[in-house]
Amino acid sequence: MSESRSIVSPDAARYSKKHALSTRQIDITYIPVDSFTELTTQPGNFVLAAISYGAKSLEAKNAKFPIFQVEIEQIGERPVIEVWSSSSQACYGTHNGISYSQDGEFLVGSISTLETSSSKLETITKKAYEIITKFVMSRGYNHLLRVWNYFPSINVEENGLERYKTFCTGRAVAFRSKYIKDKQQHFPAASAVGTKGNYLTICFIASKTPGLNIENPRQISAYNYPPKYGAQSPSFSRASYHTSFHEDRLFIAGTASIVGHETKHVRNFEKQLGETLNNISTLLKHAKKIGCTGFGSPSSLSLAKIYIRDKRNVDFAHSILGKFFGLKVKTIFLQADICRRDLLLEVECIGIK
Ligand code: 3EB
Repeated sequence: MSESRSIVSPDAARYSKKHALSTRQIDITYIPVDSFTELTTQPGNFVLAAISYGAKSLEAKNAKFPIFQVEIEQIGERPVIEVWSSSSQACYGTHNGISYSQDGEFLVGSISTLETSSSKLETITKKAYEIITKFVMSRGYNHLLRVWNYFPSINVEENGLERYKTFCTGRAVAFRSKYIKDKQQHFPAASAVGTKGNYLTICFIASKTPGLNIENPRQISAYNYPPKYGAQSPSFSRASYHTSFHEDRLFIAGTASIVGHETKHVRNFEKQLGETLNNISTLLKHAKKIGCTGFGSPSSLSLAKIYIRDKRNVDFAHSILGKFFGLKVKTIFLQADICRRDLLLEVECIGIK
C-alpha cells in the first residue's frame, strides 16, 4: 500500500518517556449528574473542566472551573457529566471567547460561536481555530492533542457544498497559517459531529510536551483523503498518544466504517459497527507495535463515546460494545449526525494508564 510509509509519524522512533518528564496527570471520567454538586465542593479535587451534554445547561453553583456545554442529547436514563481533572491545582480564565484552564502541562478549553448572516460557517470555523492555535501557542502549550467539533446541520448542503466540507476548509486554512507552518506541529485527534443546536462549539486539550500521532493501517490518513470528500482534506489524525512520568494516555479520534477512504456497508448498522470496531482494534495493534504501551486491547481503554444517528440502534450497539470493551470501559451514547451522510455511527475512545 502506498500509504504505508506515512503510517508511522516520523518521530515515532524518537518519542519516549525521556522526552516527557512532566509529572502532571489528567483524569477524564463520566459521573452521574446527581454526583456533580458533591464534586464541585470536594477539597483536593482539581477539576479542569466539566462537559455537559444536552439542551439543559448544568447548574453548578460555586464551581470555579469552566463548564463546556455541548448541544447533543445523551441516550439513556442516567445522564452523566464528563469531568476532566488534574493532579495539580489549575488556574482558570477566559480569553477571546475561550473558557479555559491550565495546570502547567495541560491547557483545556472551549469556544462557542454563532453563525450570522455575514459570518458563515467557514469564516467562524477559521476564526475559532485561529484564536485557539494562537492562544495555546502564546501560553506555551504548543501541542493540540485532542479536539472535538460540534455544529448544526452538518450534512446539509449550502451553496452547493455540504456544511462538513465547508467546516473542513475553515479548519484547514487556519491550521495552515498559524499552527502547522510555524511550529511544524501535527494535527490533533478529533471528532466532528452534528448537533441540533445553534453553536459551533470546539473543545480541546493541548499540552506543553508533544504527543505522538498514530494513523490506522486500514485507513488512508484523513489529511490525505482524495478531493471528492472536500477540497480541503480533514485536518485530524487517527489517534494521539501522550506520555508523562507517571501516566500514558491515548486519544482515539472519532472512528467510523471507513476502509481506505471509502464508507463501507451503507445502510447496514450492524456491519458498520463491526467495521468500526475492526478499525479500533487495528489501530490499537498498530499503536502497540510502534511503542505505545498499555493499550494493547479494547478492554485496556478507559472511556468510549458512541455517536449514533438513529436512536433505535442503541440497544444493539450497547450489547456489541459491552462485549468488545468489557465491563471496565465507561461508555456513553449520544444521538448525533455523523460527518458523512452514509455513516450511521462513530466511536471515540480514551485510554489512561
Ligand atoms: C472519518 O474517518 C470519519 O473531520 O475532525 C472522524 C473524526 C471523522 C474526525 C473530523 C471526521 C473528523 O473520516 C469522520
